[in-house]
Amino acid sequence: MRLAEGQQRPLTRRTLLLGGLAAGSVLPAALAAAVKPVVSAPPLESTLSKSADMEPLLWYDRPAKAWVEALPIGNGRLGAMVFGGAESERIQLNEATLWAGGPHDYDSPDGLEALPEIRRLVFAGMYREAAELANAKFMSRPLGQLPYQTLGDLHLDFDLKGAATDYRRELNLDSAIATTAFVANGVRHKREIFASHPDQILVYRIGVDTPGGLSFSATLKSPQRSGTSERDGDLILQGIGGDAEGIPGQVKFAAIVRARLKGGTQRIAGDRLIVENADEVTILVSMATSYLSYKDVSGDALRIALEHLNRVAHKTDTELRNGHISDHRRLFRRMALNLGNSKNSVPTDIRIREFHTGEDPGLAALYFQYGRYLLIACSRKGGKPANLQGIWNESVSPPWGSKYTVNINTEMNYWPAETCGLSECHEPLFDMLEELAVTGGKTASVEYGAKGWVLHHNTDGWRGAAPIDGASWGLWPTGGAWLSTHMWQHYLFTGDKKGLARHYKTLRAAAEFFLDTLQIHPSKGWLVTCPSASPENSHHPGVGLCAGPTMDMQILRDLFEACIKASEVLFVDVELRAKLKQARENLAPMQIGKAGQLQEWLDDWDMDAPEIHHRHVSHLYGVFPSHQITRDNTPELFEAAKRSLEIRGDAGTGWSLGWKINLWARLLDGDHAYRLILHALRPEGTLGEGGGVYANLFDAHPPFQIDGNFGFTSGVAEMLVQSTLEQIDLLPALPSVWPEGEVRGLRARGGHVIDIEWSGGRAWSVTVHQGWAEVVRVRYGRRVMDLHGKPGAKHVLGGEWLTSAAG
Ligand code: FUC
Repeated sequence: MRLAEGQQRPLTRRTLLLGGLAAGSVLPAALAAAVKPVVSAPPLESTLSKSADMEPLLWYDRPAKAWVEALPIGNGRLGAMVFGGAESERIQLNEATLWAGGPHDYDSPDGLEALPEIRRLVFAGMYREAAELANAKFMSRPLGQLPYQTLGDLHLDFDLKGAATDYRRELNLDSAIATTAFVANGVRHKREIFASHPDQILVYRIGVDTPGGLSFSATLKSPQRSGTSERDGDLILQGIGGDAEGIPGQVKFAAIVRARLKGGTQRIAGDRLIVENADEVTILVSMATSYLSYKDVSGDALRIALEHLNRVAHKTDTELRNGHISDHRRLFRRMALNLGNSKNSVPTDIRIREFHTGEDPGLAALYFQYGRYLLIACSRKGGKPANLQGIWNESVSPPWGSKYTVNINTEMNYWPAETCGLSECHEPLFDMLEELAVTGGKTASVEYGAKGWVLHHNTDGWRGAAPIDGASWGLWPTGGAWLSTHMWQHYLFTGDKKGLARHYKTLRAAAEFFLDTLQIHPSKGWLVTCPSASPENSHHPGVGLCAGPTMDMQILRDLFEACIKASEVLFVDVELRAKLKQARENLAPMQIGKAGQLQEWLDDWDMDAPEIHHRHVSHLYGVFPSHQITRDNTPELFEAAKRSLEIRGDAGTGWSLGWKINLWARLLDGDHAYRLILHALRPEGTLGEGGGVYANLFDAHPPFQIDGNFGFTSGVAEMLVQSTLEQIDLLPALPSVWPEGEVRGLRARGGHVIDIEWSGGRAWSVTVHQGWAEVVRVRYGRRVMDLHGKPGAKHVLGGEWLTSAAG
């Protein structure tokens, strides 16, 4: 079955393009000669297919057996995993605020007193003793944070009167609808489910082509303390989140199932909703919790869930569906990517197995778009940010608590947000940072006696900010600093000064913490963080604590710079600016070690460290996401960073591979980036070294962790366009396996929107839709051109300039 709806608008090829610049833009005289308007048409050898085969969809010829085969839908707050069972269907349910435990203050009251001695021990090289003291006095109480949990499942048992044939289930990324279709006993069944953002409910439409041919029963089940009841024909599940780490569960939740029938009858018997002989049924699922904020769980879950349901009572199925589709497409259709051949006629699980043959570049484009789809589905304005599993989690005790690990994972979740046209999906992260500035402000004052706020390597629904798990992992103070740089990046893409003014308080307070806590290194004289660690890596066996790891210095350079520039944009804080500039200059510099590598620590320990292939590549933050190391500005550090990445190797967990794609792209080596793509886009478990994807294209750490999905999407974007506010680089790391393609809608800093078409490995048409920044400097190959115009101007580059630039 092929759905008529939800097809992606085919990519249209402009038949004739004017080279050079669009009307309204002015070129510097010196460059004008180089961009004579010439006619540019698709090269004759171009075979780029633009058929309906490019539809962005995942499909399978069997129901999901495992959770990582089920298909995810979500509206930012509600998530569901659809198994697509014909006779027995399972739809696993999540609500973004269902955290175990309740509001909690994690700070250690003994931390501050121990801090000077911990610092002394680190500076004296007595790292083990420092860690012992930190573990005894400085760590979070309790030592762990609390997990994000599942709400439960909706189960449906259908009376099919025969086995299912002609089976197909799919997830259309363009309509955000999951469909299951098959034939049983001569009756054609079709089921569609979506999570509506505008209407805040799940809508599950079940149809048959034979009047009266639909009979089933539905139940709501949960592994939580819970019970079901009936009210006015609705099936209701109510429960309470789990206890964890000795903190009693306090988040109450409610799920309501309401059926709308065409024909047939419905009734509730015990804990079952029973439908008999219907022509068509729409099941509305509403879910809510009592979580109002990290410090308030006094909401009335059932009332909120009922309100969402009652609000849609007057809407027809078609209205619900259309509202959902147009809301989703407004975001999803901002970008399109075509990398050539797409084996859409083959089930997605098989495509994954065969991707390494190189005959299906369309799967990479699909996987790229899947990252965008997932971000739209799990991170919407006004809601909560994407956690380690986005919003999808079937467990009450998930891996790493399905929390927010912020020494790479949460940041990676948001790497594609700006470049891939989903800027507003970034906003839940900023809301969380504003809350963390409060809880982390307390941690800063209680544990460090400092101003500002601090977040270590993890947080949870209760916005814990103290260091957790153990000093080697947790006692790393720059998580909040890193995340805060996202607020500045958001401004660079959007030019939104009002937003910047709102975020500035949080950004500034993040920097102030370090002005108060940076230490002068006793022998080296630089300003350094202490105690800290280079995320999760040991410099000596079992020893991670240290002073001034390279990543911290890079993050603080960016944070201080962001704060300085933001204060200039907003005309505030002249004195603070001067202090930040001075501190920035005195931070420990990046250093090149004896193997020609970029040193991960202040001392040249890298080559003797226990795990030289460690999955974290923290010191390469300077290459990506930062721009501190570039070929043009810091050629020696650029070579050293490359050397470090070569030493680390190509293996890694899901997110580690994702980071390395971005890194090789920034190191301008598209073919090496593609090697990492081959590692990332293969069935989980096949190489025995981590990474890979599951049948539903969820990325595998393993187990499933969503950061790798987002890291991949960001990485492909970086291969096609890189930008600073000063310059946009076109196709900086195009791999030779993608000689032809087209991308529309990539975003660059300055708010510019970029479309590129290429063939034979060379761009033949580029359109720059000018954003908020007044001058756009574009580089392609050997040439650079400044485009001047007003916001909204369209600059079409083609023909001679692109040809001569590619050389
Ligand atoms: C950090 C990583 C792990 C994993 C976890 C959630 O601890 O080192 O690989 O991603 O976060």
